[in-house]
Amino acid sequence: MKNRNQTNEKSNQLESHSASNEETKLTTNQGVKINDNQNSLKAGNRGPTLLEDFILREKITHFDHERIPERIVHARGSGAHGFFKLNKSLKKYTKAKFLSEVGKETPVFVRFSTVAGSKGSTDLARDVRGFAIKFYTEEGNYDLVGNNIPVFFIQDAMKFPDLVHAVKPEPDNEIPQAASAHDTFWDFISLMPESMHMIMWLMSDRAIPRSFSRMEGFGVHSFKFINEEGNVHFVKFHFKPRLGVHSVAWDEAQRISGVDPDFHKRDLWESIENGSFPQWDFGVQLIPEEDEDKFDFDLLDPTKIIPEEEVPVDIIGTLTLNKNPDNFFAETEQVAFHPGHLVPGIDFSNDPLLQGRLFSYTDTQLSRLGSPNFHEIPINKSINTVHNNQRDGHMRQQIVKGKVSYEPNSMGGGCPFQAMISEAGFISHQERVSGTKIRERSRSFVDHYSQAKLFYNSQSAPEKMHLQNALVFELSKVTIPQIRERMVGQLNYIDKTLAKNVAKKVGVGIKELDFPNQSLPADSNPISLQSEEKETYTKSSDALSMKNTVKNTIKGRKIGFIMANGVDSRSINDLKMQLENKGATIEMIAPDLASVKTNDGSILTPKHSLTSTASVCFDALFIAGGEDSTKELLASDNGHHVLNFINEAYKHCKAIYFGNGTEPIYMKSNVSSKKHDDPAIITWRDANSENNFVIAIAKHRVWDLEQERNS
Ligand code: HDE
Repeated sequence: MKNRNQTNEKSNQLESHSASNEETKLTTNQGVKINDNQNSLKAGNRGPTLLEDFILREKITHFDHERIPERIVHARGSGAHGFFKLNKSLKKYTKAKFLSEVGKETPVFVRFSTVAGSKGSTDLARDVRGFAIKFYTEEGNYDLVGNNIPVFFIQDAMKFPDLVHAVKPEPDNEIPQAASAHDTFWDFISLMPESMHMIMWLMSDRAIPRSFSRMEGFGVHSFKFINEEGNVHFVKFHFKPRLGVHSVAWDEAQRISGVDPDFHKRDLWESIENGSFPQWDFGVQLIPEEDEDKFDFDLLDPTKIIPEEEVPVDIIGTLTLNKNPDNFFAETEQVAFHPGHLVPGIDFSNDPLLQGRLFSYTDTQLSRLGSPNFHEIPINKSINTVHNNQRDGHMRQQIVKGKVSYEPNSMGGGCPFQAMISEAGFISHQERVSGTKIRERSRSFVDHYSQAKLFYNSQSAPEKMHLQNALVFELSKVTIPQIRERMVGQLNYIDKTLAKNVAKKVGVGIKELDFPNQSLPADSNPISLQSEEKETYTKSSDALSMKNTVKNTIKGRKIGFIMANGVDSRSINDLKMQLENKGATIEMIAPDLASVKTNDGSILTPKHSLTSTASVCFDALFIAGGEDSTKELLASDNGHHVLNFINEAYKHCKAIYFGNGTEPIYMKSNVSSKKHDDPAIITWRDANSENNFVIAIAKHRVWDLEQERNS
């Protein structure tokens, strides 16, 4: 396939120095062969080490400088190569070639990230996820640097350092790591009405995804498409995961952070290694330029979505991730994204947050990657050749011949020439701009609560409960009662019941807010703008609830088979085959890592022991059949681990299948004490049990039964 080849070419560049050949000999960085990599050069074998040992000094100096500054935000990331295939032409709207020719495949590199934590923090922090894509198009690199949440905390770039300082660990004691549950974050947020819509998303389970492959991606800002005739459409970008949008429970997230802090990174890596390639449908919302003002919010305001009921998402292509990086540092760490890396046919809007980003990304690469030549690092290189008169700088790779580094010139034959208009150079959209130079927020940005309500109204009952619990968790960690009170005051403008329930749990009353909002013109405080009509805002949007994204698939699900010696071989093999054929991954869990002998004498090798993993690492459990196996699983050393596994999976609303002969385990677990009809608990008694297990796994979780399961 052309694009995969292109993708591979890209990573082949990186392989050129790999040491796979047996003949390869160890050398210094200058290419001198080394014949002792065990001992430093000393004056006598018990004497002091000599300064002249250039081999030792080179090795240690390189090591001393192995770390580069981590990203100030989005430090923790995971990346993968893949390709984007266009299924529907957008030629009518944009002249970008990679969006014009149906069937065209464009290589991509994607980096997912958390925002607040350090590089070594956990994947399961409650946080926004970065969703950044570099398209290596034939017209140059196009970067779509988005998130898994379609709105942002703030409306103007001026507030970004404040936001990040507030959420990062507090500067006196560097606590807490990768968490928003602390005083400074909520102090800031409770004073920022414009953050309320984002806060609804952040407190929802969207902020604790099951995997990267089950997250949506959004460009967030409105961008512009420009076609050959120069006509403009505003565009919002969407990625919809083929597996549906799914999350874990907060209790699970906290457990996973201990049991497997690399849970998302590992899931991405393993699904690609297993050939179960993550895929997203890529879609656009298109708004003709003349309709810019037809919405009851401003298209330039990054705290607003365009509800899909108002402008449907038109699916135009597929994003597939099919190759893991060969080297984390060289690729995932050194990749440098920038919302200003555009190709002809795509342009910015005047969104004031986006405008600020245009400055920030190159600036940050200079300190992070250390040189203006970061575009020469293989992962950042465009697939078409770069020609210009930029020269020199730290770590320059390109060797440009000749004397000429200026334009116009005659000595270099005039090269490189400017592209002719007909040769598809980048032409900025010719927008008429006039206005008074002023530091002010537009009045059209003033409504901060309607879409927060829209999001909250659109959630299913369990989603609302999770959101409420998240607010209670976070605000309970806030030590200053006035901050908790102010935040509850904000929630009261979104949903009175939500505010009341949170207030009760965090020990404060509900008061009217009376602080000025400094970001808005004095006469347009959003709190005073809470009209009757806005307070009773009852719109909802189906696209905003994860419940409506469930797909009928178990692809990518991880299912734990719990078993011990004497386990029924046939039931394991049959179910395993059935689940694997449908794209799920099976991992065997036994009391310890020793091989397990089945009832027909065959040998199974467990991947985990009962104590080296936990049910939170799996989407569903099969307690494999067999009376001997059951006996061993309930033996004194193992019993409470097995029951813990099952009870936890039960609490987290997962599908559990009890095989033939496991009744004693079933009876001892919490599952047996419940009387209700639970479609995700399958037992030896059920007809069609394997099929029902598959159906239950495909539904992700039975969140609707959460209260019942936990009562
Ligand atoms: Fe970023 N952001 N950002 N951001 N952002 C960075 O660039 C910044 C914003 C996003 O995997 C930094 O190379 C400012 C919105 C992603 O490498 C930095 C503002 C959205 C990534 C930066 C924003 C994003 C970054 C840090 C407000 C969603 C990770 C390291 C004006 C649409 C990309 C780096 C990767 C990274 C600045 C707001 C997404 C400092 C100033 C809104 C996915 O340049």
